Amino acid sequence: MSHEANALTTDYTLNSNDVATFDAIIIGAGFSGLYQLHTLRDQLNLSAVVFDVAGDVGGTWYWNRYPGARCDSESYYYCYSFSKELQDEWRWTELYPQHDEIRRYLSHVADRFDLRRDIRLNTRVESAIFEEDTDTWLVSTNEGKSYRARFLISAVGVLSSANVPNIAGLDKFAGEWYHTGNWPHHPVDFSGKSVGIIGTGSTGIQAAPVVADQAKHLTVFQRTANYSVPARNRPLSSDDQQWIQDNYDEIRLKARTSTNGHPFDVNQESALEVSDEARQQRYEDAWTKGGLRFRASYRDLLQDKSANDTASEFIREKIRQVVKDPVTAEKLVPKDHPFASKRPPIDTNYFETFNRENVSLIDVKATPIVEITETGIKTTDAEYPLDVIIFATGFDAMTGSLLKIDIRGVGGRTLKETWAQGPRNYLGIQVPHFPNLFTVMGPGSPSVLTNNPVAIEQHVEWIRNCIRDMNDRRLSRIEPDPAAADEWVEEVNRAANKTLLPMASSSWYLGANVPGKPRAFMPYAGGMAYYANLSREIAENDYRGFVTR
Ligand code: NA7
Repeated sequence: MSHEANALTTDYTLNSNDVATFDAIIIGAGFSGLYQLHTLRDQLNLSAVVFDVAGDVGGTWYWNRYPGARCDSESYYYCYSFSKELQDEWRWTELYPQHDEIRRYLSHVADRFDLRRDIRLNTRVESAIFEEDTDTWLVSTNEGKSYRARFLISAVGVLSSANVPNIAGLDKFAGEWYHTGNWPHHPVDFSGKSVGIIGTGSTGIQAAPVVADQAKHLTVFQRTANYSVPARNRPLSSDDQQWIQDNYDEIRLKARTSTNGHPFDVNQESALEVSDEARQQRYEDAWTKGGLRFRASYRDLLQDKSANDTASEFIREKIRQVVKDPVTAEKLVPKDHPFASKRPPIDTNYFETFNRENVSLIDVKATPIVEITETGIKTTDAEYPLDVIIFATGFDAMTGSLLKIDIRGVGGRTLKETWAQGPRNYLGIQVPHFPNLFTVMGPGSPSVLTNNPVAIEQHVEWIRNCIRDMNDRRLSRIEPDPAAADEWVEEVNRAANKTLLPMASSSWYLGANVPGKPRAFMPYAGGMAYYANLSREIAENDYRGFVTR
């Protein structure tokens, strides 16, 4: 920390009487916001409030309740590790938790730590303006109220701003339509209906088999064929529960010290240094076991294109074996990007779904969607009558929700303008000229490349420690040195370029899925454990690269 000046900050007073004042304002009541509130209020004894536009806690999981919605990380480590008591008392019922079970868990956390009394639901933060005379943020909500705080913490989530593509005619569609990331709370009945799903990312791949089970007919509109590995979801037995409890310390340690927050052992061999038979057998075993750990089959799957080709080709062959109609199978076989260069989905009977009589696949790269009519979707080739359209078209990821808020830093500059060419920040956690603003899971941090709770806990605890250190040192202001931020952006690009991730040119990691969004590789691919150590070392070295006063 370079000390430009020392100021007494903990007992500052405010002139205005009608602005409620807190030490910290947190935006978002999901995994990040709930834990951040607990750390600041219950560990540092600060005053903090959480705002969330949703009607309950849950963050991303409040909104994502589409058919088939479940987490792709395994339940027993897609959860907090900070409280042993919480860990001991909670039992997950399935290997991959369904959306409602995750909501129940977060609701339990909110109750257990008595968080609700400091959470304002149904409240949208509309603007946040940094005022230099007091080094505080003035935050305004849709209720027309203003609040002031020294610290502003964005816990808005990385996949929380639904992306509905701008397809002509949607306003004329007479049927029902939904975006998966904004799913209604009432049950949606597909029985007897013709349903169309646009999108074959993780979401479309989860939803399609469930919708096909109920609908009269399902048409999947696919722009990019995707790799997917079977999840092999199952209920957790009492033996599983025992194993989890007996091994929790090791599971947590492994998750924290791994590349992406999953407690997997990555096979340290190269895919290219083993025999064809051994490689085939390893992929078969991983396929049978299922889940994202398929990626851990060899150490170089994400670094070396030739190594990756072996895994990509294995999955392509699996698709051809599963899907009976060879024409449909070939459409489903991904050819334009390496396996896992886009976020790899895992599924339950996705490819099998295309063997059903009531399911058809339309390749909208070959025959693009032209418009939505009153009665369905029209491509360059045909018109498909539909009662329901499901947009599984993803998110304005990583920056979308943050940039919807009018955030103004020093000199009135907006975050939107500041990031017009792509996000620039330091460690993904602070932006130059936006003092005392912290972004949990911000672009430039490992975030979406990880099992999220691991990345969230690391960020939340780093922010807590930083605020504690500032209070101890009686500092009022922290922000990155612009040079440190520039260097970090270079490091983010360097780390990405050491992997195959940039090869998926339409990936949301690059912002490529949202028209007009600047192309910049957003998550930090240098590895969770490396990033956590670096962040700790920077803090211990007087917050190297940050400027304080
Ligand atoms: P994704 O992964 O962004 O997938 C969105 C899908 O929607 C993808 O197949 C897109 O095709 C497709 N898409 C987007 N816009 C259109 C239009 N206009 N026309 C046709 N198809 C379109 O979002 P998900 O919700 O599936 O997953 C997001 C993350 O949530 C996931 O990675 C996990 O981390 C959890 P494209 O590939 O761009 O050609």
